[in-house]
Amino acid sequence: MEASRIALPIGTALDRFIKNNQDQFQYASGELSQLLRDIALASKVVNREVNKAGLIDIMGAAGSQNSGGEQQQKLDVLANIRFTRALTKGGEACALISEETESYLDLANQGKYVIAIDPLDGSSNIDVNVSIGTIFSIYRRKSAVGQPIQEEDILQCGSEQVAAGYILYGSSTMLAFTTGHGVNGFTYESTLGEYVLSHPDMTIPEDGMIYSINEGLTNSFSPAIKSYLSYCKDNNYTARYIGSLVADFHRNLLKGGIYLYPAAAKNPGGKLRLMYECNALAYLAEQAGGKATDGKNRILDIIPKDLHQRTPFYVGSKNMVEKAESFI
Ligand code: FDP
Repeated sequence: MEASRIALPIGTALDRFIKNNQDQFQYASGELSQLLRDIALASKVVNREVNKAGLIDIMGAAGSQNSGGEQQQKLDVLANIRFTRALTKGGEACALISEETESYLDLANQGKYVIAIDPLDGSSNIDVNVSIGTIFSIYRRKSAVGQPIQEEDILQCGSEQVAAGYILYGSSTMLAFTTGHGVNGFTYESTLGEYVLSHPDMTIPEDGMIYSINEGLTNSFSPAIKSYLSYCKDNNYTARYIGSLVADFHRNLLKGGIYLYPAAAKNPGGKLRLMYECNALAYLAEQAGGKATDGKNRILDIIPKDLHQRTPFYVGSKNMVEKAESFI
């Protein structure tokens, strides 16, 4: 009986993991842990909606535009509502920065944490049933609690994150996060409604053979990037590009590789957003032993001047990122 499938242990559920590892949560007052639980809960609802996207009338464009003037998809809007609701209810978060809203949201409460979130990243993949993700960064507020939110609370640099993570809605749904003590990955067991620890202490191989880039933009890349792409081909690298940042990042984290989105004629400052895309993934990459730069500078050291600031992004296996940098 002990050996039968029904008697097998489930593994460590997210709640148990958080309880067992309280020492890895800075300022251990339980608020940061609660924020992670809130994010996990909202992601389960989003996961449910993502999974039935083809079944009901939630696919396609919502008719409105986000902060970058891109058309919002219905699921983007829904995910933003879900995460905003989950993060505002408990009172731990005092401000929210989201890809989906022009300005930050001052929650005017006693909360100590500022959250930057891309509720549903990879929007061009939403209505074609390809992996998409959620990316989040958590910061400690700097100004006194109870006062209106200040610029110093919002425009913090990535090295000040106290936690960050992503949810990948893929062939299975995964949550990976760091609180500055390595990266742990949890797979969603939908019949139990639980995230279960499946990838403890994730590390990215120092080297890899995968390069992920939108090569369709090659004509508008700098000569340095063009030479680097020739180098990749000369060295028999494999190209893998989903066009969903979380999915591309996750694959490279597991297998070793580099994701790059350089400046291009269309996006001279890069395309990806520093505050709610790159910072979180840079923190995770470093915690897993990898590297993240804008081609020259460490992403986590960039001081943001604007909520929706863009940056070139090179992230992944340490040696591969360094090689790419040597061309720039
Ligand atoms: P999307 O425009 O579909 O939302 O940050 C947004 C993002 O996707 C990333 O997820 C993805 O890696 C990248 O942009 C794709 O950009 P390109 O379509 O220019 O390749």
